Amino acid sequence: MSRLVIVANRVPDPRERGATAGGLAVALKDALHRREALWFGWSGATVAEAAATPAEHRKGRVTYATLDLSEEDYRHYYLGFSNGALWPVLHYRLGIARFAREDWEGYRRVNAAFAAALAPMLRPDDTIWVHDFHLFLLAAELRKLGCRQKIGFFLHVPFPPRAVIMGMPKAEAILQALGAHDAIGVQTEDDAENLRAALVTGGEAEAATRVGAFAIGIDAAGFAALAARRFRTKEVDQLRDSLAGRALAIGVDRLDYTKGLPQRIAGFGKLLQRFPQHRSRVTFLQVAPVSRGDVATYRALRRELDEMVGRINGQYAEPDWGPIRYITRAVARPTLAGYMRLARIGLVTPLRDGMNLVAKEYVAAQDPEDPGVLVLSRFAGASGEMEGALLVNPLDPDDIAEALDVALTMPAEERLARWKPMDAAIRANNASAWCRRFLAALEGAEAAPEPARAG
Ligand code: ADQ
Repeated sequence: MSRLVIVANRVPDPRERGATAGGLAVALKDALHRREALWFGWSGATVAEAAATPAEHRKGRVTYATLDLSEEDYRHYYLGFSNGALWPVLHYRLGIARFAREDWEGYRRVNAAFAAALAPMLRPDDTIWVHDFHLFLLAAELRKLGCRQKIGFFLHVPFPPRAVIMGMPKAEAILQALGAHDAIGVQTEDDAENLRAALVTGGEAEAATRVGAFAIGIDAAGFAALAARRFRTKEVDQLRDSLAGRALAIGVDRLDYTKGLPQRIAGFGKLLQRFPQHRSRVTFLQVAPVSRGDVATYRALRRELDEMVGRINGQYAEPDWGPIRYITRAVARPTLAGYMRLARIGLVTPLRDGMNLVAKEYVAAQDPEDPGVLVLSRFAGASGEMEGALLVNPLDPDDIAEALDVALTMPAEERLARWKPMDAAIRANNASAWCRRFLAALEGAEAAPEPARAG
């Protein structure tokens, strides 16, 4: 089997063990075990002057090759164009996106530098799989350097309607660069339709035929076993004891404005206001480690949440009960798995989300004899597969409050009947199935586009 080359903004540190590995490392684990692989991307380090050749580490059959970023590239490529412009636009938030020509130039520069560093490492029969919006231009840069290998692209975040994306400066250049791929994967059929329409508008009608939906999965069996194992540990016992028999609702997210956190907390406040019978009967635990703390929008969100949580707790707390427990530190995945199993409700209400793995993890973590209820945003990609969830509009705190009331009073038989098909779905479309489906599409694709398109 040919070598698999993974290119992603971040490369996991092979010296870290599985429990701390990021979502992509978990999703690709199977594929990386089955064949020789090279994983190429940013080291996560920022330095005054970045070297042009990557540092390499080997572990088993996988070579990890990383580049550092200069401070300037970090500012323009990563904070500026990737997080300040692309992230909001792709999540339908054109109005809060920040554009600067220097950011775009930095984005182009880093995509080109990554391609220049990767090209000499490639073998003619490699299969190359590029991940996510940080690297939209990479394949086109590789083609300019004469690379003829199969190159696939997977977008982990949503793709917005054509009018939104076309409102973004440099959208045409990005769409044109996408045309350099042999297969383009997105999470849902809606994303696929949006991307196809944009490609047609951007003059890349032929590339539109290479777009497909590949919903990402989790290692469902592995996560279920982890949650069951972790259920009887000191951390989970402490949480269980502290609840004193009250129901637990849990939210687990990066602290990000796409995750709908203020609306979710307002929804929980509405539950306590409109359904007083639940006061003192339910505790909401929100784990939201700070991410991208050096972007101003994220700092503002943090202040807003601090204030909201304080206000609701002040209003409804009793001497022996606090409604909301809010943790902005990271919590280890195994512990989170145990917490999820303990929670009667998984509250997952992003305003937009490519997929949302937490929704799937919550389902996987449940006790098959006595599962909890998933309250899920209809705007998370996962909503298409999670038939048994209570779907809500995440912008509407009253809708969230009503769903919480339904979940808290739902009979055990209904909880079970809703959970079973969701559990079956995440087990069938697990991480390795996702990987296999995308790679089959890529490796079965027609030959790469002519180099003539590069220029
Ligand atoms: P994210 O936006 O990061 O991913 P998500 O899909 O929920 O969102 O994945 C987050 C992962 O990090 C999950 O595995 C979760 O358990 C873990 N995590 C979150 N909060 C944590 C915490 N407090 N402590 C420890 N771990 C935590 C992007 C897209 C998603 C898409 C994924 C995968 O935005 O829509 O589902 O990629 O394609």
